[in-house]
Amino acid sequence: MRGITNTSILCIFYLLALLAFGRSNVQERSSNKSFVIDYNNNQFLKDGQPFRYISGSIHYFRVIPSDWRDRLKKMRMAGFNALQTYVEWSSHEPEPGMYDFNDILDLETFLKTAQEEDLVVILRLGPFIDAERDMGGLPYWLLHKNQDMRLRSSDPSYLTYVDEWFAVLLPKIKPLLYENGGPIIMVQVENEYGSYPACDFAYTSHMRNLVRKGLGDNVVLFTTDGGGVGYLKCGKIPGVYSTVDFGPGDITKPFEAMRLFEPQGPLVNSEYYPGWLDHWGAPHSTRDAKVVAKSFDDMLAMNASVNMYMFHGGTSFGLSSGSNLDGSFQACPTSYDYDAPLSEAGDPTEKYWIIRNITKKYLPLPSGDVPPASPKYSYGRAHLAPLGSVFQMSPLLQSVTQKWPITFEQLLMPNGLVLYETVLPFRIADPARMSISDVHDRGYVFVDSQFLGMVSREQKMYDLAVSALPNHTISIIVESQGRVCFGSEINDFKGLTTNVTINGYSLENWKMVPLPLTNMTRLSYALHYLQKKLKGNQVHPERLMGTPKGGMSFYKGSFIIPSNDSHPQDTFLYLDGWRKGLVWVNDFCLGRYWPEVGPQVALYVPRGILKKGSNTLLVLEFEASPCLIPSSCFVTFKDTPKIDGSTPK
Ligand code: 6DJ
Repeated sequence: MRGITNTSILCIFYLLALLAFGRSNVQERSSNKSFVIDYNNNQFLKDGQPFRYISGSIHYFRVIPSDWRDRLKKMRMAGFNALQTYVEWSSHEPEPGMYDFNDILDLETFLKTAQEEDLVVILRLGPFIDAERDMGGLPYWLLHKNQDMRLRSSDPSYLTYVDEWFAVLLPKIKPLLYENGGPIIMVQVENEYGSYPACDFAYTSHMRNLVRKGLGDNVVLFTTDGGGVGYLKCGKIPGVYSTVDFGPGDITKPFEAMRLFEPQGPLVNSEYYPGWLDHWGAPHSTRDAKVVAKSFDDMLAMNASVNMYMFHGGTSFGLSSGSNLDGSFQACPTSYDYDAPLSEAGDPTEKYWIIRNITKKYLPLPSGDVPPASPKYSYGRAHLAPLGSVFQMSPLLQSVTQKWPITFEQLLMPNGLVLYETVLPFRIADPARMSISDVHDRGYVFVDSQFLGMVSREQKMYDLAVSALPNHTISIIVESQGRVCFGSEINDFKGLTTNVTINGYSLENWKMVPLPLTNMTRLSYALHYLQKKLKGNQVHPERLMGTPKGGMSFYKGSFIIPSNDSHPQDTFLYLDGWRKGLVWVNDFCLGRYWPEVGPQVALYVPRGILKKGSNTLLVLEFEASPCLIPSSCFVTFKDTPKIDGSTPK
């Protein structure tokens, strides 16, 4: 590329490093299946033939397995020839040494399905992935093992767990490499490491060596970093191919930056953004399809290989979404629509067709028709009834007592809510200032079961005026809104992370009760015993002991899906009149809802979690339900999405 002048020192450095790794200009392979970088001709070679990929990101953990093939097929039918996905450590190892590769985590089946759909695979192993996931895909329990762990560094206490995880993961990946008859042509090491201040080359070399040891010498390894020297300089790993990521706009500068680190070889944009992520309380992000198509076309015209991040964003089901900390704390919603070519529900959008028209200029479109959008259905209202409150459930759960409050991580609590409780031991001024500084992330405060108010990390509001007497019980229910997924503060402990003070005096002797919201088996038990305790009596919302309008309470209901062949269908769940909480359909946690704050108003309900006949609903409402009037105690299933609602001032 032209316009690069003062690059000689960097180039010499990296050429030396590359030579040290003994790479010839074309890495020849003896097996008949090969995928290599042809440095002389700035291209990839697949089985000895020039190859360029047009790839799209789809994360298996954001799409239910019964929809995998449909989404992959639709991507293939847009002319794309490759799939890119992350592997998410935190989902596969939810507790130390406990591994899960089933259902939505059946990575092997996902990759094989991609292969069946004629897509090669670009696999991003992590261990860190960002991706707007809780803690950027790192398991929360690392912070239990060592509170001072330096994540994403050569800290031995971190590397021990990374090594153990990769010892489980890599043997599953190896048979799926292209050279072994599988679909994987390239493997990414770490993720945007150059954006992380640690800049620890001992760590990135360790990761390279670990992957090489587990996957062999032939597979093409690569890194992805922002398209600027400032990112690439800490992201570059000798012997690993550097690529860049950037959205529509200037494509010259980022590729020039890449060329400083890879003077020869194919140009690669590993994350080309057709849209962008959302945050609760901020308008839904969109990007004009024509603008997206323009830079896409320009890059392809340069023979670059491009991955579209995301081709289909899907959904951050359950409590899996992360947060950003960019000046202020901003949590990500449940939808990961990303304004991508396929909508959250997997439907081709206008952008899909515009992108497909560009792709077909460079790669042949497969024959046949693009699968149509799935039908959607308005199942209408589902009525709910109160089940009991968090306060009624808490005596049935295990608790921990300590002098000072401890975090979710110390409690080995992955996510959700923890009830912190103490008794006021002294007289206080009336009113007095209660400070819950560094609450992570949102605290609901009660004095002797009376709701006092909220503290919020998002709004930087940490103080409350409290009027209370000795022996009154102070209860604080703390919600994790998702751990930080990017930047230097990913060691984002949840709960009460510092002492709670009243007029400067620290409150001691805390009882902490984690609520089992991430484990359906444990939650079902707790709900079963709660119902038994309440003897099946219909609970009136006013007596739920949560916030005044029936907040901090569980509600259950059911709805019927017709038995004929055209059902179940995809649908969208609207919680008008509800405020903030979590919702499960047939014991599957759809995710967080917060319609008044938006921009996401409705939750996508994939047909794969529904069944003909009776389906169950469970809602945990934190703030206020519409159920004081029983006839208003319902949610509604409609046939249209709404992720672009208005947001507060
Ligand atoms: O690799 C990252 C993706 O997982 C790159 N990226 C995407 C995804 O998180 S935000 C959206 C982001 N990087 C942070 C850059 C902030 C300007």
